Amino acid sequence: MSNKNNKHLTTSSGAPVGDNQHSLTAGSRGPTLIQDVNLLEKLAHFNRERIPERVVHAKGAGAHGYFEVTNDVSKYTKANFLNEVGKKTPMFIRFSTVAGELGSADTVRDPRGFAVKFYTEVGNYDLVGNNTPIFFIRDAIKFPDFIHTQKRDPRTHLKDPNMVWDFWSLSPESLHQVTYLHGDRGLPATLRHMNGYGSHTFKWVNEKGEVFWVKYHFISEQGVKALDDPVANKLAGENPDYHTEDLFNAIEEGNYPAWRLYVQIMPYEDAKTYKWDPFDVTKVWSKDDYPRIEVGRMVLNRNPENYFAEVEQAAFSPGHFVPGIEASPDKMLQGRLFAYSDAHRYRVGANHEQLPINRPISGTNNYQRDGYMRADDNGGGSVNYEPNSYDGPKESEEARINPFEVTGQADSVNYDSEDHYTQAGDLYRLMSDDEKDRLINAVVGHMKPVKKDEIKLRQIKHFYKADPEYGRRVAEGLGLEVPEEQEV
Ligand code: HDD
Repeated sequence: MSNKNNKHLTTSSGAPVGDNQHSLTAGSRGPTLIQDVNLLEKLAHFNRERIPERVVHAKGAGAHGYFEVTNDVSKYTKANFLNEVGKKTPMFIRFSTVAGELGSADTVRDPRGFAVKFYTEVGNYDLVGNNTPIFFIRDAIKFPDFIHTQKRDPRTHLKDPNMVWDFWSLSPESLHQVTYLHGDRGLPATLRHMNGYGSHTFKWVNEKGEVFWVKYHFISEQGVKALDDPVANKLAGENPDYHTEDLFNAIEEGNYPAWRLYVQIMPYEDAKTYKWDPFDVTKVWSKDDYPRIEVGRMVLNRNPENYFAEVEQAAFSPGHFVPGIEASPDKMLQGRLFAYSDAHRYRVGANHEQLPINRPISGTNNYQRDGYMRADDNGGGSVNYEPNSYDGPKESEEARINPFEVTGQADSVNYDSEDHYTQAGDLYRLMSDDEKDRLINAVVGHMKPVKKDEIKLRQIKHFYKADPEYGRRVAEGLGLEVPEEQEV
């Protein structure tokens, strides 16, 4: 009668169930008896099947795989999983759209989440990035407002281009990412045909305690491909799970998608003088200044067995570092260090790290105890405080943070540079004529329903400053004049 062999139906307390097709009733017509504990348990558990969806990045698809080091980068970082060519580390990835709800269509114009969890020998390292190297804003304090504009209008409960373009036009630091988003990269053909980026600048520390600034680029071996708007719109109606299905099928068929991981490395001192603030997440570093260095290869070779257990309960955090990798002062990253684990405590629970998908293969050893849904032995009878005289777990010298200097006055201030135009313009000028056409179409199509001309004109000025042709073409598409002061 063991329930391990899966032959016998049981209640959640393990007792065998006698009848799972008919409620227990008084006579054949009922009423139903409250004594039917199997029925009560079944209905009650069903009512609790949903956990809150992620407030952003709700719709996603995940896969397991491995990461293999292909190039020795140990002179830049002591991170254990990168310390030997050929070393393989198991990993899990979750791809997602940002703004839509859990059941929303895959083929919408939106950045794509690219969240990677490396199960290293010294704890989980999470790289929670997007398929774009930059972001719309550069200070976490603006994130809830920004996301409100991407979600639904409080009254109509509709997506509303008014609030989107109002916010963007009043937050010109978004221009670079807005250009990225409305170009081909905003509508990937599949999840396999896009690159991934760590987005922020991170700190790498080597064995000697030397420090480097680093940016991560995952380059797709499948190539980068986009969908046309009309095809994407059609797919959104016919198969809203198109990307999810494509990823699952590719892996199921043994057609394993792979990415090469590269880094850009900036010497510590360069950050003081580089032409762009290297901690401003709305900017990229030129590849001429900091060429890409190969690190390894990520291969996705196993589908999840259970979507809820592995994908829905996956909990990534930009604060999950391992020795050799640390935070940078990027203000967005700093806010994210708090936000993610806080989201998981609310969404999944205080003990979310104990779930199989989140559990480090290296094990955990600390003095945290108790809490809802503690699923392990809770430390058994071992000592639960420190310092102690009972051989409890000890700190590791090599895990100490690399000390760094901080200077300046505490204040709420902006980044130094208000140049939001050069890099956005460079991106525009890099695009082929065809892609420029598609970009202008996408921007014009998205801006057309905006009711206030004031918002449209304010945004056109930004496009114009990035590149006069860009501004003029959007203005023409909207049937508006380029504001006079921009006609240099
Ligand atoms: Fe975020 C989820 C990526 C800024 C707050 N974010 C989330 C996911 C990705 C990103 C890929 C989904 C993870 C998964 O698959 O489970 N987010 C980014 C990037 C950002 C960024 C690349 C900027 C460069 N995010 C950002 C900021 C905040 C958040 C500034 C808040 C201060 N993000 C969240 C969150 C989410 C999240 C609310 C929703 C649910 C979750 O974390 O697990 O905490």
